[in-house]
Amino acid sequence: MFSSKEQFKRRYLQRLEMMYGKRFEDTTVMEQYHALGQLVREAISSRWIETNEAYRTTKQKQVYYLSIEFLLGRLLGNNLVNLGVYGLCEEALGELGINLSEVEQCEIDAGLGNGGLGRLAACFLDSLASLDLPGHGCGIRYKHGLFDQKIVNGYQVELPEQWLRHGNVWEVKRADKAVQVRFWGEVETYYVKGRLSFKHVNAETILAVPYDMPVIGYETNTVNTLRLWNAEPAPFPTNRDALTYKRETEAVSEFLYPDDTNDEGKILRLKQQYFLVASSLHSIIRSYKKHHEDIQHLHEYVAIHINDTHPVLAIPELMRILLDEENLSWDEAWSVTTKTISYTNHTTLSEALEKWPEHIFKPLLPRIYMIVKEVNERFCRELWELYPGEWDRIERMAIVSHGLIRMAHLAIVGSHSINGVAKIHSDILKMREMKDFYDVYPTRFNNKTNGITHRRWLLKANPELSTLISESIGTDWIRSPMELRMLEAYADDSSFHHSFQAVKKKRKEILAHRIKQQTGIVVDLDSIFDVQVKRLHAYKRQLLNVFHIMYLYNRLKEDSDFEMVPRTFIFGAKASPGYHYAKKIIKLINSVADKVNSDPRVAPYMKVVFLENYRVSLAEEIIPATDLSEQISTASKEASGTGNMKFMMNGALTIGTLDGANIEIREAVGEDNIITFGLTAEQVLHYYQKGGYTSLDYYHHHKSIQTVVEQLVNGFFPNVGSEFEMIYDSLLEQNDEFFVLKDLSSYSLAQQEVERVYRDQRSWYQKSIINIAKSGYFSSDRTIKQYSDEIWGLSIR
Ligand code: 26Q
Repeated sequence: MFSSKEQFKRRYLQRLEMMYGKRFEDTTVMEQYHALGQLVREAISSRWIETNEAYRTTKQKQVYYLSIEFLLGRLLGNNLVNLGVYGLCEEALGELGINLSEVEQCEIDAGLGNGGLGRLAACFLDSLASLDLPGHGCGIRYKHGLFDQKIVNGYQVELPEQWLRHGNVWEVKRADKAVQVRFWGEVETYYVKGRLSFKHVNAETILAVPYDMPVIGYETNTVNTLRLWNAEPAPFPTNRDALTYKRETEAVSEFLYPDDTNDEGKILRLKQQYFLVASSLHSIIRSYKKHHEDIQHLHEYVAIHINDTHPVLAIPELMRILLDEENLSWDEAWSVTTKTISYTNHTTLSEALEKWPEHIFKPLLPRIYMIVKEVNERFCRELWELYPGEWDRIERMAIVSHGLIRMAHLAIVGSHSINGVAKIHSDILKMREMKDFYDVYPTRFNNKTNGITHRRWLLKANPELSTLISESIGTDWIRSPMELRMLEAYADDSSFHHSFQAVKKKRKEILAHRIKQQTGIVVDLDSIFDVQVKRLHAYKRQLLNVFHIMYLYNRLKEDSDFEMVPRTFIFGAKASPGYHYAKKIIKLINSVADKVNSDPRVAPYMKVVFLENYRVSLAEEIIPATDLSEQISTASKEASGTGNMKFMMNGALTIGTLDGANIEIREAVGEDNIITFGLTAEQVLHYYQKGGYTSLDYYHHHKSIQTVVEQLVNGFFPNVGSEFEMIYDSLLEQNDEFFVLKDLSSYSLAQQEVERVYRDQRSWYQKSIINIAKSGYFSSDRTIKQYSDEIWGLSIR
């Protein structure tokens, strides 16, 4: 890479001056960033070529991870860390008077995802490359990532995100590998040598142009590829008006859709999905055929994984290629397809399962539609054999029904593996949501508990803690995160406690600085940094957190003797633009913040902070500074959660429900080292099935609950009018679907337990350290090894 600081400095200065035609003293930080990025990309290009050559010549099985989202965040710092040259560059640049961390901050996050699902895809790419596994990402090069959020007068305002504003040093356009994708038109059938054949005619063709980004493994020579497709007009004549055609074409990769499951199917989103799938499969098959003879062996050399149902059209698209272009029989094509494709489900919310109306689907994708119908008919016929006469069951399970195509059903029927993302989630899929399918295909269902890359979320995000860990147990944990368990020996070590406390303090200072700069609020470094950062959703229950804050505020106001351990409540959350309820909660958090932060009575005890535009790079600042991690979803609703793992790895304690991966975190750390509360998933599901919960009872029987609920509508918040009526109604008129009132007392008791532990700093640090020590299991390296061994069948090159 760079053999010495001196060599690096020489090359860097030369590059910088050549690129911009001025003396380096005169360059801007942005220019310094671009020069460094280019140098790094060039420096790894030979490894990139060699990795690809090795994959070709050894013919190892490759996995392609198809995802509509890749939430990468910033890449420069991470790439330097993975190349093992971060320290060298930092020092060398320092000697030139350049601050590397400032340079890093010039980079705009690649925010090509909404939240958990997209970030998971990014963590997986890092683990694949770091484990030397032949795995590649396939996605869309959105011109605009997830919207930028501004808070104006307490309300969320969305602005178009512009990550490509200054160009993207990490991408290489591969114009020679562009692919044509066809929409609309009709299908003609005809016979060739007695075989029924199909031709897609009068289609509108657009061009998919790949932009490749290198995925650099940690201290290894492997450089894998993330291929992002850009939609462009095809350079040949169409009968369309040129301007309209250009505009409509480019629209396909223009925007990432915000996660809005209430939104009725938008045709452009379906176009995006097929665009991703058709271009990715074309390039996968093209590369397979270059080096292999027989398409019937595809699944021995290629695994295709679909990240939720968004890329599920990979199933009918692969069928189309095998049938129409490779001339396989239906049965041959189906066998290859199901053996090639595997599927991860990320939600149990049945209303969130994707369904597309046939009347939208059929005209846009006429040949794919025919194939889906045929898959459905054959599947229903099989069901009829298995369950003769059971019309209800067959109707429930059908892929196409009531004018809707159910994408999850297509995914299950067309793949050989279906996994959930935490034990409880996989169990709920098997026993409830997808029970009918589990009965038919019991061996297809499995669990792969999520993980996060400890390289970004500990090594890179928290260098202070990483150094402390390495000084204590050596550096093996970086390659083998399970080695973090050796920290358990330090759980009672007072000198380690001391150092850990200093690290936390340092990180709290950094965050406090950011808070001051962005909001003007000054926070108490000795207070508990109590953090809930994640997408805003009713089921994630930011409202429960807010009600607890209001409850504490009321107590402080009512009782002049009441004391509490000082807390800084920190929130970060984007709401989908059309999700009105979620937006009300944002306004509520900001109203509570105004009230609390301007009241001298409560000032010694609490501050409330809403940090706008929560995203990967902000998470990297917040998580290392956190004392208490809020993971308080209604049990059964959060498939896994991954923020919970990031906080744990950075030594925060979790207050959480028995939901998603919280349950496995509790198993790992032991019940003394996590604070849990609330209904269990079983109880929640029982209430949904059998009834028996009346939110009004809680309202009537608990004075303090009644007070906070009334404060939504009784003028307690100045100048908000009837702003919070919707929240009020959701609790009392719609019977509190997410059990906020039901769980509030138990949550409040759990928070008292948090205080009790925090007052005994020894005990707090002991628990923190055990959390870090047990976090190795939640590295995405473990997750990816399981996918690789149990689903994809990859071997290390
Ligand atoms: C749907 C329709 C229209 C437009 C967008 C969408 C859409 C987009 C994104 C629906 C869902 C998503 C993302 C879902 C997601 O992030 N799920 C989370 O996945 C994590 C990784 O497995 C889990 O840890 C979380 O529990 C789960 O909520």
